[in-house]
Amino acid sequence: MSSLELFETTEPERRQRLGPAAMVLRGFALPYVSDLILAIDGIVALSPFRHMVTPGGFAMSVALTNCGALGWTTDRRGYRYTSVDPDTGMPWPAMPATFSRLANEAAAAADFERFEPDACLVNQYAPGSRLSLHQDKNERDYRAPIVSVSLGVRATFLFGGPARTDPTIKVPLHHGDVVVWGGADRLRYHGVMPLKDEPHALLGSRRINLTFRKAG
Ligand code: MD6
Ligand code: FE
Repeated sequence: MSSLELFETTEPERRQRLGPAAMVLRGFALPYVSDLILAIDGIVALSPFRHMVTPGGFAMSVALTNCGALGWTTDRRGYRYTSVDPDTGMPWPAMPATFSRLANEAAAAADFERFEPDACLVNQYAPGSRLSLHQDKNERDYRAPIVSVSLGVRATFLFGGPARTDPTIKVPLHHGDVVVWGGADRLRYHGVMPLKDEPHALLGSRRINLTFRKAG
C-alpha cells in the first residue's frame, strides 16, 4: 500500500459540509469528553432528566434538561424558553465553563466568530428514543448558529430542507462529533432516527446530545 492510500484510509474527512452554513466537525469534542460528562452529572443532580409533554399531548421519548440562563421547555401550552426549571422552581443550573468554551471554539471552527450561548439543552436518548422532524425556531435571533455535541451511542441524524416534505440526508453522528449550523441553513428541518441498542464504552446504551443556542 502506498503512503497516500494509507493516509486516505486512516484519516476520514474531519470537516463535512452539510450546507452553505452547516457542517459536521468530526471528533471535535473528544478532548472535552471527561469534563463534559462530569459537568453533565452536576447539572442532572440539580435539574434531573425528564420526559416533557408536547403541545399535542404526547410525552417525548427523549428525556431532557437544560443549563444556562435560559432553558428550552415544552408542555400543553407550547414550546418556549424559561429562566426557571418548571419541575424544581429553581433557575436552571449555570452553564459550565467547559461547555461555553467548547461551543465557542466549535462555532469559530465553522466560521461563526464570537458565539456566546445563553442556553444549552441536554437531551438523553435511550434505545428507541427518536426526535421527529422539526425546525428550531423558538430563539429570538436567528443570526446566531446552533452548536450540537453528540456523546455516547451513535445516532442517525436526518437533515432536510426548509419545508417538512423536502428530502432528507442521513448523517451518522458519533461520540465526540459536533454539528454547527446557522445562516442560510438555520431553519432547515432535522430529526434523529430511533436509537439502536449498541452500548458505548463510556455512556452505556445512552446517547447524550448538547445543543447550544443564543436564545434570548
Ligand atoms: C439531537 N438535535 O441531535 C437533536 N437542532 O439529539 C437537534 O435537534 C438539533 O442537532 C438544531 C441544531 C442541531 C441539532
Ligand atoms: Fe433541533
